[in-house]
Amino acid sequence: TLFHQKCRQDFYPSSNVKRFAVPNEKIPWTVEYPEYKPVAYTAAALKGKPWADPEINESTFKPKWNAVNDKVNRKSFMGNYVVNADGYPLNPVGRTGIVGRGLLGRWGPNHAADPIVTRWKRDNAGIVEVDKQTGKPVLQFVAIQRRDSGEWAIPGGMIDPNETVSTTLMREFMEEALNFLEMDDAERKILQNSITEFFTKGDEIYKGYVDDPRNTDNSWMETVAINFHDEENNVVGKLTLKAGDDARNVRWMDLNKEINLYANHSDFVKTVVSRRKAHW
Ligand code: RP5
Ligand code: MG
Ligand code: MG
Repeated sequence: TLFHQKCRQDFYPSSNVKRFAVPNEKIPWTVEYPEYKPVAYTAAALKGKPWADPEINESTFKPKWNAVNDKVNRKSFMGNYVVNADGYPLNPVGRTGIVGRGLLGRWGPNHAADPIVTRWKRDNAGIVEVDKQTGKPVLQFVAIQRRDSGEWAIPGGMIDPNETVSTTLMREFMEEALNFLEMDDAERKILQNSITEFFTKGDEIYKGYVDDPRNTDNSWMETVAINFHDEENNVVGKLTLKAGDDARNVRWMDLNKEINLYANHSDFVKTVVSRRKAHW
């Protein structure tokens, strides 16, 4: 069941805006909460950005909610969301203590894609490591450290208008974990040729709402998380990882129950672990 945790933390990310405190039982919109006085916050940096919507009341802005608006997908994986009397879409999970968009560009759902690239942990001789306690092989995934929060995360990113999910998955992985943006054309070609096929065979792990710290009552993250597994460690396993774009660091990270990732990414990697019958 979905629940707001990361998007109810005291302070909104990269700001000194304090969220109105919402107790657990007051999260659902169906529970009356007359004392609720959420704080309004939309980062000034959104204004005029091509990837961001205008303000709701701007006369030129005529979104069709719960629909694909030629290039922008305003449909939610959570079913039809409600639009309130003032014209603002409402977070399908419930209250967050903030109205407005915060740091998010879109009113309503902001669609992302998360590539979970995995391999088995091996020793120098190439033997897969089996955990002594559980007797199960240890899985690793490519984790990046986010520049914004410093937390480790799946190297995901926003789906650009008109982009397919599979394009976003490979693009974000190349940008954040392989520093694609700083490569020259020849290097880019070589890289793309070496991993394009690998990125055609993925397993869907999750599709839906993300408990992202940037969510507000009117804007929220949704994602499609796909697992790409390098069974023999000879595709992505052979490449040198290099952080780029909004990633500060990158590495193969062991998966186990100690892991603590950005938003609710730990839930996503846990699903991969159980599908692959790996150690946790
Ligand atoms: C998360 O934010 C998604 O799961 C995805 O990993 C990420 C996309 O946002 P940016 O990395 O582009 O900030 O909610
Ligand atoms: Mg990115
Ligand atoms: Mg990203």
